[in-house]
Amino acid sequence: MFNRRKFIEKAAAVGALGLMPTVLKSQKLSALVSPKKGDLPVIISTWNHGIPANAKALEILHSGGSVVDAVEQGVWIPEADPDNHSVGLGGTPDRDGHVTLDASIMGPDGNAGSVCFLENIVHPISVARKVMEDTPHVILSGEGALQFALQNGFQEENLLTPEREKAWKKWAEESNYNPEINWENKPNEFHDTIGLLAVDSKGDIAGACTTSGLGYKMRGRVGDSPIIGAGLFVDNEIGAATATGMGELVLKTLGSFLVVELMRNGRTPQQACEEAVLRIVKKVPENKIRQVGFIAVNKNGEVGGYSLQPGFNYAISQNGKNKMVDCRSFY
Ligand code: SD4
Repeated sequence: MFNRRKFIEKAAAVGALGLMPTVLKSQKLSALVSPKKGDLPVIISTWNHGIPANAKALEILHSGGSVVDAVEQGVWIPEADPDNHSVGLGGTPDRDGHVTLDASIMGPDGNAGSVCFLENIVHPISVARKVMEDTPHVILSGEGALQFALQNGFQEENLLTPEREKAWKKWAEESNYNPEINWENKPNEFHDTIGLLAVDSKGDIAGACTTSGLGYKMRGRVGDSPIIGAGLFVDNEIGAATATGMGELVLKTLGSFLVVELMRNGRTPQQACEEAVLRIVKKVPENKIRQVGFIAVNKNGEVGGYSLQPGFNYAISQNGKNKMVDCRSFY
């Protein structure tokens, strides 16, 4: 059984040595990252909406699409789903009633693109991909991101569904902003950010992360999801990680980059996710009352996930099986 005290002691001991675990002293990095046949491709993604997203991503890989096509089109599914209240169309608005979107994407070549505070576009992930592939920049925000999207043929659409508008008006009667743990996963609220990571059969890695962010956030608030290294990070030599939950905690610890760097230093994806959560526990006082979850994959196709609070789950598609995994948590 998982023993929290032992885990903290172990992590503290590793911390005392810096980030270099003893495993690296005797192992060459190449031995840690060479793909094993049979476990690839692998796709993992956050929350229950990960199952249909993974299925789409897998279909893209099987039909000869690239790993970047796979992660982009996988997350199209929750982005276009009006019943999903935390991604794209039908997302919960900010406290002024505007649905504002954050998304990021990274490919195996190390390239990255993102958009933040983007309104009225159903597929922000595809705008992020355009930023990555067709501009010299990494992040476009707000009006500039919208202008760029429209110039590239994206159509404007009202993302605030009547149902979300009604819920927002009800919320606005009291305007009590206090994000609850896993609130997006309540039956009527529906899930959370989707972060989706894929390793194709050649061992090439990509990731995508897309969200309408925290419901009833301040206008202009940007979370972790579009910040490369916070909500998403991919290093094709090592692996990838993505985050969900209260973005402020992930931003303060640059969580996804941390997970990938820990894997670079010899941790398994599971150990790396646990240590990144532990970093939040140590450094961010609100850790007791907020949720954060990380998932990660390495070039071998090994996966891991860990969260602050119980209730986080992720979808894994590997070796012909698609299943949900209930994540272990610190608390
Ligand atoms: C954010 N991490 O904007 C995202 C959204 C999320 O619980 O996962 N909300 O902070």
